[in-house]
Amino acid sequence: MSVLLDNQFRELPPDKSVDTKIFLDNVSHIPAFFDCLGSKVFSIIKSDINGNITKIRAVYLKDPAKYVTLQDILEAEREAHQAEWPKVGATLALMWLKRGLHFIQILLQSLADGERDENNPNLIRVNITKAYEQALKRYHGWIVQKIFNAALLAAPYRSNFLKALSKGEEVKEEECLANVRQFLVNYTPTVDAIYQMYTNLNAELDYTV
Ligand code: EIS
Repeated sequence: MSVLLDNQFRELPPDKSVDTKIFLDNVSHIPAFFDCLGSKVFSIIKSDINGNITKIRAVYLKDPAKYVTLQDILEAEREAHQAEWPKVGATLALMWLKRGLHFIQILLQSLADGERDENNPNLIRVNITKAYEQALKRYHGWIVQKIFNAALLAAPYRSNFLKALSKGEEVKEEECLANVRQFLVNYTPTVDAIYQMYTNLNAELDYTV
């Protein structure tokens, strides 16, 4: 069984609200995935994502009945922080987390679509670069872009990456990609819904780090 399919996201309800507890349970499995990628550069990314999740969970646990959906959290923080919002609290943490989730979405979709560098078929640099340019690059100044370049060089081979997605088991490439496609069925709409929520609430910021 694929590590992705073990953590299948739920189908969204018709109003496209994202249940906070289920979302936190789902994303909490992502950081551990970085451990099987080897290089130290991934620990920077792992701790950033971990920090986001910890921050959102801390807010949720203060009052689970009040923060049933992610939108409940954003609206409560908007009320509580006024002018400081949205660059504050779980609103800020989720703003960044969703960009990492978007990166993963584009990377997996690109692999599922069979996009590859014909001259280097066992590299995934074209897929990673595409995801980076679409999801993250515009928010990064040159120092963080250099970290990206280091991560790109340290990126696993395609075969090892697919193996890591399959919990280290040797599965056929087609079987693994079928799992990826299945995972994306609910994952993509969830990421889209979070982006839509940031647009609707006018909570998106475009500063660079
Ligand atoms: C935010 O970080 C914090 O997250 C947020 C708050 O402190 C806020 C203040 O402005 O800053 O500086 C961080 C930024 N986070 C901003 C950068 C960290 C290093 C990023 C290096 C970029 C590398 C890109 C990816 C390379 C990937 C290679 C993949 C090989 C397979 C299945 C792979 C999944 C990879 C997923 C990558 C996600 C990257 C997410 C980076 C997010 C980012 O840019 S707060 O903290 O509010 O919680 O306190």
